[in-house]
Amino acid sequence: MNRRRHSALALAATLGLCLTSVACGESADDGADATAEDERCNDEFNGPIDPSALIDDLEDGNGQIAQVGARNGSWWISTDDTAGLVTPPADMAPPAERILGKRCDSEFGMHVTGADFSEWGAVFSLGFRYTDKEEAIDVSDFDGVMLWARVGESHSSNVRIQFQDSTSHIEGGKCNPEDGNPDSCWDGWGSDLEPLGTEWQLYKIRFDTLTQRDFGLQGDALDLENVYAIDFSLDANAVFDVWLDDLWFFE
Ligand SMILES: [Ca+2]
Ligand SMILES: [Ca+2]
Repeated sequence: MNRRRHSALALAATLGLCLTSVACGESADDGADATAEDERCNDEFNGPIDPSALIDDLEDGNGQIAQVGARNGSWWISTDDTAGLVTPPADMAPPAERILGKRCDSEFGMHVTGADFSEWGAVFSLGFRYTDKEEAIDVSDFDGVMLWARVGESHSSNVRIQFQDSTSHIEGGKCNPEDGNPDSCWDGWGSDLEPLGTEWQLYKIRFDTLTQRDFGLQGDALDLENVYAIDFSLDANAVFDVWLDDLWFFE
């Protein structure tokens, strides 16, 4: 699963990312703030009503996503294999990390830090299904994905969320596994997470607004019936310190 990724082109514009600009920290220190926090921490913002929409809440602390329906995959970190450092280490399922002070009712999230990769950077991925190889799932019942994220103060990278489908994923059988060709793999459908900040924010990403970066095989639209993975792409020559939490599909 050491998937080689290519990110030679500048990151795409921020089309398609709707941001609900609410923060959910642990800083409430008076009654008014506490009331505001209660509102931000309500069920609507922190998890799906439909249990089949849960992708992962990380609360079991391990690197496997929530086992829902056909979904049995795991989190994974890949890098360009240059001399950078990443924590947790690449090429294994990373454990979740305890959130000091919690985020609403959430006690665990995914936390990746690193720096100094010099070719294309690193990618933090969530594979939906695995048998003896990576498999696709059908997400056509849903309109998109919601998640919480924040970054650390030293963070200097873009974070592109992208979806790998039958066009861009090597197991789709259409794209060229070799980098640098007009039909190369891994040109997933995505958008930058923006704006990023050190407070937790809720991001709502609609499938019908995502674009490819135009370095590999191009499709007409994200193939909703064959989606393999969600990637969070991190830039080369940058410092990254990213938290992710509570990912779910929405209709
Ligand atoms: Ca959590
Ligand atoms: Ca888990």
